[in-house]
Order: sequence, then C-alpha cells, then structure tokens
Amino acid sequence: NNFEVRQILEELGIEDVNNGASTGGRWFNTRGEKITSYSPVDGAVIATVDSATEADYEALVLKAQEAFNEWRTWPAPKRGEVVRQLAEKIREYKTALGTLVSYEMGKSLQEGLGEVQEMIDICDFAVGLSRQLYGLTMHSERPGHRMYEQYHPLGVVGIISAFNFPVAVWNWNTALAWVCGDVTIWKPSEKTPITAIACQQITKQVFDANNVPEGVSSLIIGDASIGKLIAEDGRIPLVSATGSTRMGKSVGAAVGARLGKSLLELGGNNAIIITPSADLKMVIPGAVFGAVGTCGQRCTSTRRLIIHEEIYDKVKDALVKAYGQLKIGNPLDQNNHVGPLIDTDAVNAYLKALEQAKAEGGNILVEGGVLSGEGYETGLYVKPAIVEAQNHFKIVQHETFAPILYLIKYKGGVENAIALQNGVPQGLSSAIMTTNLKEAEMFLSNGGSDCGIANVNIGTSGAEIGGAFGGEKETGGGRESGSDAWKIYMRRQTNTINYSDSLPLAQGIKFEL
Ligand code: UN1
Repeated sequence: NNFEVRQILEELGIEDVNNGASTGGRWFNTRGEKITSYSPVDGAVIATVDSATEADYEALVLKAQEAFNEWRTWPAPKRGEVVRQLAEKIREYKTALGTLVSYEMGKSLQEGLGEVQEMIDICDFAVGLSRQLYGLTMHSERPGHRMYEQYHPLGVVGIISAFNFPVAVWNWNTALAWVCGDVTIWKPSEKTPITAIACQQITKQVFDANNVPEGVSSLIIGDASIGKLIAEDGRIPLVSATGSTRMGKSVGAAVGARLGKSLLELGGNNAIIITPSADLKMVIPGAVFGAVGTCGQRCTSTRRLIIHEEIYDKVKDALVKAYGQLKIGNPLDQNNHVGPLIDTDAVNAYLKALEQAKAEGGNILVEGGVLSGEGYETGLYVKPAIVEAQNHFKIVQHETFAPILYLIKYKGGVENAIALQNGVPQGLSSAIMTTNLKEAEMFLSNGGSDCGIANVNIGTSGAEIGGAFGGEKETGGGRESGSDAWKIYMRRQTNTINYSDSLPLAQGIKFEL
C-alpha cells in the first residue's frame, strides 16, 4: 500500500533496530527466532525482530536488579520529574506513535491517538503521585511510642501486555512503577513488537538526558516462553499481566506458586443494561462504539445488550440502522469506523463464534462475514454482527475478541437485568442506560453490578486513567491506573518507634527479667 511506514519509523527513531531486547542503555544482539510484524491494515511487513533468548533474559534481569539498587534511592519527586519529561516527549510523538499503533494493531487512527493520550494522562497522574505516596500514621497504645506506615520501592516489575493496547497498558504500569521506585521489564505481545520498540526508544531519549540508570526500563521481545520465565522468576516480586483469562490463569498460578504478587487484567464480557426510561440518543452511539470500537478487541468492548422488552424492538431497529451506516476499511482513513482484526486466528474465532451462536439457537440480526475485494486484501476485515441470543448460551458466556454483539431481552424490574449482567464468569466493565434514579442506584448498590467498572449513561469502554481499572471474577481482580492502584507497586512497612525510657509490651503483657 501507499502508507509511508518507513517515514514514521524514522521519525520515531527505530530505523535499524531489529534486536529484541534492551535495557534502555543498549540493545542486545539477540539471536532468537525471528518475529515479523505484519500490518493487519494492508499485510505489509513493518519490520522483523530477532527475539530474545533465555540468556538475554538473564542478562536483562541482572541489569534490572543493579538499576533498582540505585533508582530506589532517587527521591520520588525526582523520579516523577523524569516521568513528567516523558509525558512531554510523548506529546511530541503523539501523531507518529498513534499512527504506528493504528497501523501495527489495526485500530482506528482516532483510537490510536486516544491510546497515546492515555499514556500522557497516566504520566501526568504519576507526576503528582510522586509527591503523594502517602502512608498513615497511627496512635500507639503504648506511652512514648509512635506508629506509622511507609511505602518502599518493591523491585523489578514484570509487565506482560496484549496486542490490543500495545502502548498504553505498558505505560499504565511503568509510569506508576517508576515513580514508586521500581524498575520494569516489559514483554509486549509478539503481534505488536514495533510499537513496543518505539516506546523504548522514546523513553531512552528522556532517560539518557536524565542519567537514569541503565535497566530501569527494559524491553524483551519473545513468545510465551519469555512470559513463563518472568512468571516463575523469584527475583520479580510483581508480575502485571494483561490478556486472556487462559493466559492469566497460567501466569497467576506460576506467580502464586512462588508467592509473588500478580496484577491480572483479563477478559471481560461487558454488558449495557437498557431500561425503559433510557435516552436512546445516548444508547445507540454508546452501544455501537462499545461494540465495534477497536473492532471489538478491547477488554472493555460491549459484548451484550440487556434490553427491557418494552423498548426492545425500538432499540433493535435503531441499532440495525446504525450498523448499516458503519464504514469498514483502512483505519488510517478517518472516514472509516472499523478497521481489521489483528490476524487470521482472530478472524477464525469470530467466524466460529457466529456459527456457534447460530447452532445454539441465536438469531442473526446483522449478518457477519469476511470482506473481500479492494482494500480488504488482508482478509482481516469483518462485518460487525448482531445476534439475538440468550445469556446462558455457551458462546455468550465466553469472551470472543471480535465485533459480535448479543441482544438479550429482559422482563420486569431492573434486578432481573442485573442478574443477567452478573450471570457470566467475567467481571470487568458494565453499564446501565437509564434516567430512573432508583434503577441507577440499584445497579451501583451492593446488590448491583459485580464488575470492577460500573457506569451510568456511558458505555462500557473508554475508561479514564483517574479511576482504578480492572475487574472481578475471571477478569483477575487486579487494579491499574488511577486511585490507589499504585500501592501494589510498593512494599508496605509498619514502623513503631519507642522514644520513652521503658519497654512496655503491647497488649499489656508483663515480662519481667
Ligand atoms: C484494554 O482493553 O485492555 O476503557 C484496556 C478502555 C480503555 C482501556 C482498555 N481506556 O476501553
């Protein structure tokens, strides 16, 4: 195609880099299997990277540990200053990096730019946080004693990220980890190595200018075997992993077996409840963006609409009409709403899910299918589909990373809709569209949505970085990003100090010598 990817790569400073491991200070001459990154947009080769080997990994971890010993002594606000400069640098590269995200991953340019904006937002958040790593003080029960708690840097943090947010998720973790005094080793998805290299290069510029020790930001490109090394490595106290529930179960088990900490951000099966009082002019764009944005490949993508029977037909007709207006094609062309799926496996999973939905009794409302012809040569462009289904269908209970939206009808009160919404194994994001206060409050109450994210009159995707991001049940329980998500990146210590001349024991215990 005509897209000038060379120019973008050059602009991002990744002209010649084809090595798969870096400590920030230098790139290793890696000799592992070659990983070629093909653009799902036009099938062109973006670049080929030699993946890292176990020996590269070992060298990286040693460097990271060394870097940690120095980095943890930097005052947190000084670390914050480095992150502030990184945010500035990312602002400069926003268009180039957002374009590369769109080209390597396939999401629309708007969403590529939005993803880079999330990087900037989390960096800005982390700068303020660097002066707010607060612990509590307590009153001791013992006279002449003082108690408080403090948070110390934790160590080397392993980050395993997915293809769908190839840059933001890394920064959600690193911006917090770095101000907390940790060092990071990142294994990006093998499907998006080039955006990862771009992030590493941008970071390197800022880190070099600030004499940040080599090894504070490391990158390692490889397959699941590298992820396994990270998960099993006792030198890595925290592993943050984003991806499928299957991946999370194996990472979580490996980290758990050595009693490490894990932060898991796994699958979602996100629903919007639409009640009779909902404002349709918000429902339709909210639901459609949620279902087809990033071609249905966000963990927060809208997969189910739970619609009251009274307004079911009205919503259904409006949705079908809106789907008729969707433009599918090159995501760099801003006239298009929907880009390609990431690869052939994703297309096959999409087709299989549609088959299975039909086999289980689903009614196809908006037909799916793979597009062919001019502009669709990669075979990765698919039609967003709508299926009328039942919540208990096996396929509805399962997260398919594709633009398939299931419509489910409910009767009676909102509690019935909430039961359906909660009636899946995943628990990431949820939403209710209503203008009825009681319904909204019920949805948010202790008996309401069981998800980590519950929105009112907003769709399920598009979370802001200020709030803690993550979910319950098979979503893995981790929280990243805003609020007090930083605490998992630090170790907590309780300190009791005696400034009296005697040694009274807690609980009034007498012990005389
Ligand atoms: C993800 O899909 O992995 O809420 C993260 C959203 C984005 C982040 C999604 N801010 O859709």
